Amino acid sequence: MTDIAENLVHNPTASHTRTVDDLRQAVSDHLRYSIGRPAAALRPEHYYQALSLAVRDRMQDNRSASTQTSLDAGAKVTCYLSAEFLMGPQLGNNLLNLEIETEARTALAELGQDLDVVLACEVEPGLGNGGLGRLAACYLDSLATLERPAIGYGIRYEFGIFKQELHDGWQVEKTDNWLVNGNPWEIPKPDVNYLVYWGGFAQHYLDEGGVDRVRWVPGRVLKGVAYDTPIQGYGVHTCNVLTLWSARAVESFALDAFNTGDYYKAVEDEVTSETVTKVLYPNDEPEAGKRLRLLQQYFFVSCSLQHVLHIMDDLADKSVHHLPEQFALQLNDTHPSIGVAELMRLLVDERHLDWDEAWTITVATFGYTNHTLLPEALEKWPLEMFGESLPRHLEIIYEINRRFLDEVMDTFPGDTDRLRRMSLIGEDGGKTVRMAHLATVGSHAINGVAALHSDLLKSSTLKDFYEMWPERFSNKTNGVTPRRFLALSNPGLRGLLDRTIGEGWLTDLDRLRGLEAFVDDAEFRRQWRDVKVANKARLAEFVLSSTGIELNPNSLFDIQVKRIHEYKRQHLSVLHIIALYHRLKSNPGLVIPPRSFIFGGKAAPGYFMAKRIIKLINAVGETVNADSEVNQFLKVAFVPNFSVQNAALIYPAANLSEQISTAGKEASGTGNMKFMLNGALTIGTLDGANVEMREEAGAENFFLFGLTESEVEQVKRDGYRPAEYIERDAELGAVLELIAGGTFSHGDPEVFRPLVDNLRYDDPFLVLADYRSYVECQGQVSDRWLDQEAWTRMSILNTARSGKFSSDRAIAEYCEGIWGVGPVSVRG
Ligand code: 26Q
Repeated sequence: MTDIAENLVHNPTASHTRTVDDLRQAVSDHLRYSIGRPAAALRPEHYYQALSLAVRDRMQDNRSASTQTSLDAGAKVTCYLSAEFLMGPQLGNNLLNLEIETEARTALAELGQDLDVVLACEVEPGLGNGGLGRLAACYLDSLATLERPAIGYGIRYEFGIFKQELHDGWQVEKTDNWLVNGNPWEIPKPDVNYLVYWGGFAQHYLDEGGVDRVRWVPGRVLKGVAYDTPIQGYGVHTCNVLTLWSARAVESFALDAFNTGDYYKAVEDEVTSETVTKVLYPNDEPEAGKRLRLLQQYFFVSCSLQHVLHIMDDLADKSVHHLPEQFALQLNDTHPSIGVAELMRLLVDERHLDWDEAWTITVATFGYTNHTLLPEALEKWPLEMFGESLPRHLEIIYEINRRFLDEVMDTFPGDTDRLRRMSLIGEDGGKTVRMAHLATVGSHAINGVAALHSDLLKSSTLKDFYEMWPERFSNKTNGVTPRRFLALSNPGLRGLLDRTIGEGWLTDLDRLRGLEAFVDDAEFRRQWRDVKVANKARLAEFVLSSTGIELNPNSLFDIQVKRIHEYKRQHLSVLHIIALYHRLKSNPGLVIPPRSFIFGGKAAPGYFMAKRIIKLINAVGETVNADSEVNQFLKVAFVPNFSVQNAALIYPAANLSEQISTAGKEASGTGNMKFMLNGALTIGTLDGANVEMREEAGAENFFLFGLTESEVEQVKRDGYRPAEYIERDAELGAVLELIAGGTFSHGDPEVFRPLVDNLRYDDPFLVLADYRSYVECQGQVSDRWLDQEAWTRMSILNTARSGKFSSDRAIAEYCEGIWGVGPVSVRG
């Protein structure tokens, strides 16, 4: 066979399926056969569906080739277990990764459609809360791009994260019915389904050979059905898969009800079974420990592990004894950590392996990534509820714990306090199952998500475990995908980069270093500024249309977008805005560099203080924006419903990125990296990955303020007394008085009283301790902004030195250091 002929056989996605003609034909075919509307009735959303299906077809060809190639090679596969995947809009990203953006644009134009209008029809799947879910999505992109075989396993929530509206400045939650118009990216696989048990009891018995066995007699049974979404790597033929499980009622169990004539009970069961994957739980809810949440976690983990073992059974030369050679299972935080007990149950109860071998396999297969140090955020399940829901798993956890504590006793004889601290069962307050301990004991590798975070894990949260198994601990600093967060979101900068340093940066982000050679080139700096200003104009247009607030693209765009949480300290930024307002009002004639403060982010629906912070931002905005004495210098806008979709407009438009969490509280942050990549300068504390970003950028290119983590701890040990900061700082006192006195609430002192009282009397996040340092640092920001050439230099250097924060680097580290998963090149 000639090379070309062979290519056509082996590569169904060869160039002929990527041409404009071919794509146009495929779209037309889908319009006719899949959409099925008369030509006159076709609207842009139909073109969105048809183009998406055509693109998915092309990815499926790569998917088949990828599966076959990795099976043939006997390659090891990473399974990324995550309760959240915040994928964002798919069409634009898939066109980019297939490298057919211009072909698609032309094909649609020939059909009389504008690609941008068609792209805007997509409703994004908001199947995550924030950082952790988006990290999972970035990691899938990098795994495919680095040609590593991988499966993402998660939950197909029927309703994703709520949609945020603002009514009178207050957050109002609306359900996110993302599936109303269908989802062209997923392929339902009703034949890929598994039973999941729940409740009931564990029955111990002797089998025919007189061996002790356990069978689980469930209280109820449901079924999980797979929905597969292809994950295309950039510029390669590798196409991995995201498998999301959807809950169904089990027909044969419903039959019981039919037999007794209770038709309605059967239908009712269908209703309750399907509620399991109905809705994503928001984080930061004060009332955690919900039974349905545990069921969600167990449900998707059980389906995923059964699927993995099923694949093992299909491998000709490998049995379940070889699991760790074939699969790496990564726990994205503790949410899937019930998997440790579930794998033991599947191996011991169902596959009849002896305990020791099953445990060796389990530990060799699992890895655990921790994403938080906040003790209140570590998952614990009330023991009683856990035992009622998963009776056999509780027995297994007791047995894991018994053997584990024996090992602790051998290693640290006589240290009973250590036993109490390390136990999988918490005894302080009511008894609980400690999921972080289960994940740690059940994994051969445990990692934090930034250098500081990993150090703190070792010295505080997981200290005892580190002392026991130091070799299991490592750091894997987070990263973000430059495909979505630079190439796709910032076409202006993408073009400038391509022309300046070539296109290699897309898969080798360290090449951005090549920009350093151009910082002294005045013409290049002018082009850099032009790109930024155009991005700011694009965002200003969006802010105007979504809020009615007009922003000046020449003002400094100072942006904080992330979940609203006290530890992230959006209210610290608000205090700064009010200080500037106060200065302008008390010094008529004062001139300051114009700034636009832009906020975005959701508060958990039950998080009282966070919702009040949103109201405060909007209230200050209302006062400032309407005041002609200040609004030429200050504007405040809150972008409603921050999402992956509108993030594409936000990061590229930032001059200043706010990363101002209390040191020691933000595990890593990833928004900080997206801003840096797009040339924003950071004002930040020494928290999370900020530390490493500053190291990379150079201290002179980073606006640092605030207490360090150890200083924070010291202040707390000494007793934090906010009143002392107020006494020493007249401006701070005045700022708090403005809020308390009702300046931003039409004279009503009540609205913000809880917030002000919190800051004045018992704020665990030390806002007032960092206030003066922050405001002074913001003064330096303003001074630097006045020197636009110096600012532009710093901006270029930030982008140039952001290479470390690519998810490609992070995933390469996971593959080499934890998973032992190598590249498999899929032939074109
Ligand atoms: C837990 C129990 C019940 C309901 C919800 C939850 C829940 C859900 C999501 C708890 C936490 C989350 C998400 C946490 C998260 O996003 N953490 C962030 O992870 C990022 C990626 O590593 C880091 O960059 C951030 O610092 C960290 O806050």
